[in-house]
Amino acid sequence: MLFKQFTLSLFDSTENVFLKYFIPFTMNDNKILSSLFFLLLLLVNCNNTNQKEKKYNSPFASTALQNIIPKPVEATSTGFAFELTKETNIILNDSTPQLLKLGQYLSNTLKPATGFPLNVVNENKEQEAGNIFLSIAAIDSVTNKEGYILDILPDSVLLRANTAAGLFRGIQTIKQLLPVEIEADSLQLVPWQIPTGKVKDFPSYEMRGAMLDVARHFFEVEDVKRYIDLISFYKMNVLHLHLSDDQGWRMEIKKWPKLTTHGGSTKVGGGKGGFFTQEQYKEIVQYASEKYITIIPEIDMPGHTNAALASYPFLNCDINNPKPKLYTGMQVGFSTLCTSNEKVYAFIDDVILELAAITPGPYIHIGGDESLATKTKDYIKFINKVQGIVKKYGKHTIGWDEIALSTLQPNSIAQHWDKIDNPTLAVKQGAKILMSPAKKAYVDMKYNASTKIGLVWAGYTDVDDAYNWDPATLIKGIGKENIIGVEAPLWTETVKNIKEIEYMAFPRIPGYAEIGWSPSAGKNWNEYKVRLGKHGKRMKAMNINFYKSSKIPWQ
Ligand code: TNX
Repeated sequence: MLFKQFTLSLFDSTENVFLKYFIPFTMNDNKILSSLFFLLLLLVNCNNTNQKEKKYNSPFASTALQNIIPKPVEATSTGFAFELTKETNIILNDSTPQLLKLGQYLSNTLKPATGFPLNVVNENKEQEAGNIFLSIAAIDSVTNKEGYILDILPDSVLLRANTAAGLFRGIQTIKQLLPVEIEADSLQLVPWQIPTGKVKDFPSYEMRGAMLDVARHFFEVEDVKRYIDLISFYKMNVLHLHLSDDQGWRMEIKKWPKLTTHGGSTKVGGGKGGFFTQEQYKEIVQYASEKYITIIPEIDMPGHTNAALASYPFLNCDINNPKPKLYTGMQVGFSTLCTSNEKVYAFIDDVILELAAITPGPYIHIGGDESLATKTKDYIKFINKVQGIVKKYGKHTIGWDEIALSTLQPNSIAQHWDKIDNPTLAVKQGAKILMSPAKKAYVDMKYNASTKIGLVWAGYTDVDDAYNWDPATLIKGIGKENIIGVEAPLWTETVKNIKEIEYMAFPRIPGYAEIGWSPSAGKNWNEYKVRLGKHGKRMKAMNINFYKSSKIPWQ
């Protein structure tokens, strides 16, 4: 028992959270600890717990901790294995509902393939070997709210985080360290070994996200949930939903029902569209929150509004087109809300009121891109007024980078996609930038000339182009301190179903996740492509319809 305590202490001599929460005995004297190092070695060699020491016997043994995507801040292998068995329990350091939920989530995630009961228990007394410990408590050496520390010892796994979100991110790491068979939804007969070592990890950027355009083509709740599952596995924390555009309005607004009954009735190319009821939207928000993902809803305005104009013609003041028809083409820049009409602002107030009420996250995205049919002075006035409405409902504004032409409210965020002047203007106003440069981060761009779906206006974006850029050096004068994060938008003019979503997003998404999470200093395409190549089997096991780029040495 004593030896075991020392073993555990050695893995974290600066903190004693494990000891504090799981073991009655505590010991702070580092000198004594280090003098006990040889005893530890002895212990490792003649282990007398009920779990036998195992050499990690997977072909990737010594490198498994080096293969995680996104790459952790620090990961050190120690060459042995912890083995999950039917005896393994998941032990919590307290009984807060969120920790219980995470324990249950881990258990449920590992159950189908292992067939083990993986009971979730909350006990402070000494435990037998072979268990996984989860703890939410302040960690001194990792202050980031999504950070975590994972210690994998031959006889136990200890995952600690400052917050529930951090613990969730760490659980994704545990999953990646298990054999790929863990992704199966039926019983697999393999040794469930996790390589021993230590991971200390936290994200570089606060926001790491993906955007899904549900306006050009509509995607059902199940598809959105699937996308949430996939991006959350790579520690992303934001899903931005592009909910309205010329071709469709996809969000139920109770006060203005025709927006969806009429404005949501079709899609690019014609045919049946669709929309989310507020109940369905809430279901998405709830599902996302369980994966510690914030939903950012976007209502694009004053341009990209044909579906709204067709539903309520008073929103329009184009005398040449007083009653706009539904639009199923792909061109942009022809529609605008009537910025001089006060009734338009009352309408927007209603929309933001209803949307803010069912959006727990702090942001409302107001679009603001490509308003080519709006005069610049009207555009500026419009964006200023709409930021005020967003603020009135307790939210912060995000808009495409053109919103920098207006006077940005404190906390407004400009999402960079095209010209560099706009983000530069935004930074001059003290705003933060969300980086989505079309030439690098648009996952609707084709990989190359033979890609069947996708667009090309920003250039081909193969997996290396998608990975090989650094948000903090992309635009002169805009450094890491000005950047809130990275987002990969998927516009869906040409994307019709979840399999096509997966094909465009993967394997680029893991790369964007890494750009957002991992320190840029360690980034290197030649190293990453090998890691991604090893990860192919896992994406296959996850049933992801990914593009098998010839630039990756798939294993
Ligand atoms: C530009 S990016 C758009 C979208 C299109 C996309 C296609 C941006 C803010 N606007 O309306 O769907 O290009 O790649």
